[in-house]
Amino acid sequence: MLDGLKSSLRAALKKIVNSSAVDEVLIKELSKDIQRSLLQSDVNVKHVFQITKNLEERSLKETPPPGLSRKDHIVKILYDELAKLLGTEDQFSFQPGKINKVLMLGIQGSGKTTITAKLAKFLTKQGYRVAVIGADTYRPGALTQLKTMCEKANVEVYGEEKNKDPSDIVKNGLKHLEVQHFDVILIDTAGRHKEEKELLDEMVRISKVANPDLALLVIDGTIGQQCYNQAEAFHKTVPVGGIIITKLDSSAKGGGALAAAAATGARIMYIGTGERIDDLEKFSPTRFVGRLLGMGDIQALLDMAKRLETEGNEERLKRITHGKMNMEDFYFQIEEATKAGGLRNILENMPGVSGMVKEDQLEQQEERMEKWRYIIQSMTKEEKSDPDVINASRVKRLARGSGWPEHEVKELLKAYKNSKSMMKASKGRQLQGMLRKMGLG
Ligand SMILES: Nc1nc2c(ncn2[C@@H]2O[C@H](COP(=O)(O)OP(=O)(O)OP(=O)(O)O)[C@@H](O)[C@H]2O)c(=O)[nH]1
Ligand SMILES: [Mg+2]
Repeated sequence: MLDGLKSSLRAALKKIVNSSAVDEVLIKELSKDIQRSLLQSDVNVKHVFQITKNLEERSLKETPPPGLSRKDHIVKILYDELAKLLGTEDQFSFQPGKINKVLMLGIQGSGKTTITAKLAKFLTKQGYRVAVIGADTYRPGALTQLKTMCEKANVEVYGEEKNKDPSDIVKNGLKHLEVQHFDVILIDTAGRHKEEKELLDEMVRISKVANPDLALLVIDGTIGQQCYNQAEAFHKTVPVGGIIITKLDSSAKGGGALAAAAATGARIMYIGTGERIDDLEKFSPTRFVGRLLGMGDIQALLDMAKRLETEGNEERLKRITHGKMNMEDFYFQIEEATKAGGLRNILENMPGVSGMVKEDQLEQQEERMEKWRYIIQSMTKEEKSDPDVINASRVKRLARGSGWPEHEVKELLKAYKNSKSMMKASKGRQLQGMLRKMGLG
């Protein structure tokens, strides 16, 4: 995803990394490079200049925090500034005990119907009772498309094939579904209209009938700067509460995502990364920028390093970085990393564990962490502080005690050993090294 932006940003960073000293000339040059790559990726000019201005000022003025080199610090500033533009992470805040009505907005082909089905499945998995209303009376076969996708999620779809009045369908649908105590009702709307104005008028009418708790704007991530005007037009019609960017799996430039967020003041909440129903990801600004810069979630790691320092964990940190970590340290490390956000990134970057995980195995990995938690809890104090004592019969006992098969216990021990020996091999440069490897490798 976002290949052009990625490679040009990385090329710019490489220059910094390969330079012998950081001075004003170099920072200015970096700033120019960044400007060029952002502009080429359709990021709004105003934002581009804001970002690079802050980058220049902060790089020249700020002293790097202890433990960070000047170069690392500049990378971090760039990262900060890009992430800031995208805002913070946002969650749906559905109210319990009532039906939360969500109106899907977006022009033709932006991916509304697909996203509606994806969200229906996603929210169902989170434990919400979800239903969908199909209110697109323009696209031929729209209702069938919606029903086919939602069937995969076992979600009920209300629709009227013959009715040509979308707000009437919404009214009837809400009435029909109301008695079943759903938590969330998603309303898929039309995108196909001869004129934009007609489409917007229709959204106003539907909005009056539905009185939505949230309007989600669905934007095609491949369309670039046009996003800004589109998003603005919708937002003036029905206030947009959240944005979903679709098709970020293709050659999308991504700058449009930034534009849509800027036009509405709403946050990007989810991204669509493919045509299948499971191709939905929670949007994380830090991860998004991390991906762009190709350095994983640097913020998460910086946070982790800071927490390790400030929470009186010097001893632990010392053990970890000296290759003397015990089982509790190992688990602590993974858990901290998870807390810091971006398990995916951490796992990708953690010695011994990386390589075990492919993107699509993330969920399995999270489940595995749960198992590990139980297994570690079944260990004696001695076993935790010196896992080497865990022989075959202890493995059996741990399996019984935790309720997981023996191979799971062995898997945990293997991951622990790998991580420990790799920490040792790096002679304590690991935490620092991790940052460096990601940012600058
Ligand atoms: N590659 C890719 N294709 C997508 C994604 N989301 C949707 N599509 C495809 O884009 C096309 C349009 O998606 P729809 O969900 O039908 O779009 P829509 O906004 O409902 O379109 P209208 O109902 O005509 O307004 C379909 O062929 C989808 O399969 C995505 O994240 N990645
Ligand atoms: Mg549709």
